[in-house]
Amino acid sequence: MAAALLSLTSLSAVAATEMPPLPDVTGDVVKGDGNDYNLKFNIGLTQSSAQYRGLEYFKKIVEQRSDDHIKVQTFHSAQLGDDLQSVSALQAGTLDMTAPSTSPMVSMFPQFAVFDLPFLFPTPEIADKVLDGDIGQQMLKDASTKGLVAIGWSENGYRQLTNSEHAVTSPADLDGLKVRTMQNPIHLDIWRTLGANPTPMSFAELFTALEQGVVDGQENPWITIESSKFNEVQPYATETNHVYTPFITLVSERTWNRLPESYQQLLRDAAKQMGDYERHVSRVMNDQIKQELKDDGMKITELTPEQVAVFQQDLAPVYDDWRDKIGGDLIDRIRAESKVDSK
Ligand code: KDG
Repeated sequence: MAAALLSLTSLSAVAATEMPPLPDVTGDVVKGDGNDYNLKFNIGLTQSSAQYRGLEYFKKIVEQRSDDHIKVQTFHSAQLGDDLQSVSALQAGTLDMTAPSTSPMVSMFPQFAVFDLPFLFPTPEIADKVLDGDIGQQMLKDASTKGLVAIGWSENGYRQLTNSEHAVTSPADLDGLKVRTMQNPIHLDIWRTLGANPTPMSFAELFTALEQGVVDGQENPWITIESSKFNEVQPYATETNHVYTPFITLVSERTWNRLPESYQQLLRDAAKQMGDYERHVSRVMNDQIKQELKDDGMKITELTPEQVAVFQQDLAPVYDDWRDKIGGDLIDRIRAESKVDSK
């Protein structure tokens, strides 16, 4: 028990100390309508996540620039519900803000499925260009409906496979492996196509399902693997970088309509700054945490470019399956960004 406690505190202590410091708040105090507002902001990841660090910065900006007329109450680890429960709570007006992954929301916003296509974003910089560019900004406008107001993007990140059974260096090693996926049809298609046995499940249930062997494996970014302590129940990992997942920052339309325009703009500015900072934290921490997981005994397989190419080839049919449903034009526009960058 003492050893387990020691490893727990040392893990989170290490992660916490290495987190880039919260930047200072820039920009003047924003004049409101004299009323005070309390915003509840809930996320699914833990306090040790880059996402929660971003949330702390959002809180600092909004409270300081509203001269404390807006208070932001932050909740983590799905305290007020998982991604889909939080989105429903925003629509019902019982929660003010959340930042889910786009993947579980594909049934509500089909165009988000483009983010679930494998190997679509060769670099995080290209993901930034797409999300901060016309495509991403139009998606925020399109997602500002159904009781929601979408005001920004941040980073969940590149996903890595972990499992409890054996090292995975090729799709053949996935034969029959029970892999948990997000509640998303493309992720199910990806792992089925690779020969695994995928199961959709809420993130909030994942650790217990891994611990009890309900599933053999899962896939998430290194920082989530560590901050959610999956490495304690998953000895093997493979650096697949198979999908880049963004988070989308959402406000309840009911909350939004109560705010004066000056405070609406303040939330938009703060969401942009939170997203930029959170991406920075996620990228600074990524390699460091992979090393910490190795040091802690995780057996991490780094695939050669040839081995990655085998996964890419085997997953080409996923593009054929989903091109028409997602829209070939959107996929081609995003791919074009990669080409522009590679010139
Ligand atoms: O709220 C947490 C989820 O947004 C996020 O972690 C989703 O990557 C995810 C997963 O695997 O469910």
